[in-house]
Amino acid sequence: PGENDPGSIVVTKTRAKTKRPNLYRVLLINDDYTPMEFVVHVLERFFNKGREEATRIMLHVHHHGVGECGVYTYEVAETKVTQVMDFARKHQHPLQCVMEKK
Ligand code: NFA
Repeated sequence: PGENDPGSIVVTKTRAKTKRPNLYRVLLINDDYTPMEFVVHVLERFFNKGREEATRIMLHVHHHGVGECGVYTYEVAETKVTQVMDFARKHQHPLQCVMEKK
């Protein structure tokens, strides 16, 4: 197909651009004061974990200092962090929740 080819027809093919979204890990940080049951409750309530998985993650954070609660797109991760921080503050626990780019 060119400028000087009067009879030609240019057919442009569009390629479906499926760009993957950036993903973010939401993490819980260990501390000495937040009750274990509270952390399990947070994981059940905000991260949709069953009791067993929630307990496993809580114990991982307790023993290793930090642990992953889930992986989400930016806005969802941000919402989880805010919900957990507000809930912890409301119950006067020092629990910290952060997000980091994968
Ligand atoms: N380390 C806390 C305790 O012994 C429990 C905890 C686990 C806190 C995970 C924060 C995150 N009560």
